Amino acid sequence: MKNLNRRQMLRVASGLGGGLALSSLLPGWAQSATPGMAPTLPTLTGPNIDLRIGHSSLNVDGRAGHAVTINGTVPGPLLRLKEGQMVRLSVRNDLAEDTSIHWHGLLVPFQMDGVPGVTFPGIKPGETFVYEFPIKQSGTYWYHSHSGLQEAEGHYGPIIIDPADPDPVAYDREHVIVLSDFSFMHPHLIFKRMKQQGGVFNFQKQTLAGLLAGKDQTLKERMEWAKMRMDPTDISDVTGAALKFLVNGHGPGDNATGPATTGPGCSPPASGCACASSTPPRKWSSMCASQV
Ligand SMILES: [Cu+2]
Repeated sequence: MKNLNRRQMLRVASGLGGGLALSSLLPGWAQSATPGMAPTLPTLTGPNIDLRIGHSSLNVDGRAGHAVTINGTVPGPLLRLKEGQMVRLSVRNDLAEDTSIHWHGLLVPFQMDGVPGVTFPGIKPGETFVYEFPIKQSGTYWYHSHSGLQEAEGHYGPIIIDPADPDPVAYDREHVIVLSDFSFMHPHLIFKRMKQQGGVFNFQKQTLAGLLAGKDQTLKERMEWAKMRMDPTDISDVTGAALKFLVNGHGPGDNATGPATTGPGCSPPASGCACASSTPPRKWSSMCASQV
């Protein structure tokens, strides 16, 4: 390739579809797992679906972290299937460790359930496992790794199965929204910290000084919690102190936008529901507030 200066390079990249084209020049481990401000999730459909499990860099709120991804994105692609079809899902493992996919909630033959050590041996590095099963149901599901702590690193995605008969539920528009979390701390380190001290991500704990000052709980109540070896503020083991909470892979600071281009409320936005074409695009949180 002849020498291109940066400006020419950017022009070529924008001609080919902007950041996507540019990032496709990068090796897999260096590509971003953030699908930009795309209006919807990457979607795969049909009887044959290819999935690759690999390493990617995930950008959340302007900070880069490491992710284990399906086809390079967090969440993985939306699998859009149809009740009554057969599906063949070829899953290639580009990691240096075993992986797997469990199809959460799907009625599949046990050999296709994707739980290593229980229903199949797992997918070794460099290998491809072909899952094949009939789709016997419809609805909203998800899929995720059942190996190590890969799910916490981004290895999950949504499944929508359209019913064979006309959809019994009427709607004007559809949004597929995956709520998840992500940590810049490796999940193995999170796990280790919690084994060392159960409440390590738990703050605003009660103190001896607080007790002596007559604040917070009484001594009797404290003794009861102490018997359980728990803090009253221990709502969950890993908290926002270690996690970013994501909407379709975007953090709270990413100004994620969603599609709302069709349907009666959109043109003009008579019902207070924003269109994706509105300028600037609005946050999900401010869209269709009266309808969601
Ligand atoms: Cu599951």
